[in-house]
Amino acid sequence: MKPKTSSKTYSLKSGRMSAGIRSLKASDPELFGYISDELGRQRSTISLIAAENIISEAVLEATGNILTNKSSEGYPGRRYHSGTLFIDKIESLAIKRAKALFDVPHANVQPLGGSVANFEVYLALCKPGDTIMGQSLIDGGHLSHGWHATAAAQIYKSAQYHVKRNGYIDIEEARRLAVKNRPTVIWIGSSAYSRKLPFKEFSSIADKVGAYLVADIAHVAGLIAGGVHESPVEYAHIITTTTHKTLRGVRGAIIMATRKGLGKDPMLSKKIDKAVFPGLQSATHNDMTAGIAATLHEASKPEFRKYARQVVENAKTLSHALINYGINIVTGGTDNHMMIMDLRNIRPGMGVFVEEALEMIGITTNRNAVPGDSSTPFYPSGLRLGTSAVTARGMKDEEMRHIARIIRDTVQLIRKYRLPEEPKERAAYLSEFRAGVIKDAKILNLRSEVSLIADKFPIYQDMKL
Ligand code: DSN
Repeated sequence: MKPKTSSKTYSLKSGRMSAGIRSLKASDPELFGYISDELGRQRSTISLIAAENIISEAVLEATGNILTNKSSEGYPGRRYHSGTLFIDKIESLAIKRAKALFDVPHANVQPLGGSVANFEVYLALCKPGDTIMGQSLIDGGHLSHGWHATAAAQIYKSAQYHVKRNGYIDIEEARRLAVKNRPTVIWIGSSAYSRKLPFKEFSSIADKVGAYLVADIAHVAGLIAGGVHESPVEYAHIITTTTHKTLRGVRGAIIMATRKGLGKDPMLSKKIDKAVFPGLQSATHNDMTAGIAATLHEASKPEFRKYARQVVENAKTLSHALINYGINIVTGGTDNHMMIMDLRNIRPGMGVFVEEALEMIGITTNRNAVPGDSSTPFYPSGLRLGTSAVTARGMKDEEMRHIARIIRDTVQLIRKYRLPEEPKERAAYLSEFRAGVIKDAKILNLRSEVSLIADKFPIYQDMKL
């Protein structure tokens, strides 16, 4: 097949209803209705969820198509099913683009998600009973980095490092824990951390104890690709990432071996590939692979660098505006796309009230623990915000300041609510809270303001569902 190139790089403006969706409308109106409703929700609300983005029409087209018909276990050129000529080309293209974008000698684009990719790293590097070390979930780390409730923590011993009172990663604690526990794998990378990741410092810790340093760049991959966040490629042995956060692509994941990694262990690429297939997965999800290829193509364009710069600028503007309204932000600001509001100055456990009130007015966010939180992970005292999706819609400083004012007004409206001490009373109290707040005329006014902003930045404008 002759490759075609297109001048169109990123568009949210000209979506259309695909043949597949037209058939679905006729054959399964109930399911079609839910998809249609979800499009309506995405159009009319504003996502400040740091893990979300709005993908282009091109990436949408690369995903969710006839590629899903094909079975293809194994790797390009070494498959366990016939008929994979084009699937091999697609996977090889995705691999080539990942290697070029992140400057690594090896990439595996088959992992079905970020947590799966990270588990595959353990399979590649650890024996049961080995020690793994990562940033604690309540300090902004990710579940898959050794949190006690996960499968990995049942199989491996887990040591967790934390952030200091000022919200920055406690590098000295990580060093002490590494020397004491001699982990096989050390993670650097977070889900709720707004500052530059200390790749260099963690590389010296890992090298000192002979551990593999794995950088999980799921949140900041797009910022690295766009040149506004330092790359861990010099420091880590392995890099994992999802492809749907700041990278602005389809949901999927990639595991990469760096030159440093291959220097430590020349078998690293093989170990990774064997851990993915046949270790944990079998047949590939080929439409997802095509979506990853399309995502990486867009992320290599000069326009993507502008996007990444604007994501960070928007996050800085939003956090400064919130701070000026008296809202505390963990670490006092941000270097990346996200920030964590610390609501303890109102009272602990406020995250759920603010999250729910903002959802009522059409802004989606997620409640989050803050460093030293005395409340529980389900009812934490903070709220995580991110600017990847609003930036993809074209919003800039003016909208960030407007959104900050709307958040301030919403927080003011619900300050009187208090999470009951008694866990059994919480569900009923929250029901009363919802019933009370939804009727407040000020909430309705804020909802209208949010709708006006969302309407000004339309998505998939001509898509008719
Ligand atoms: N890693 C989780 C998050 O940051 O929200 C899920 O993608």
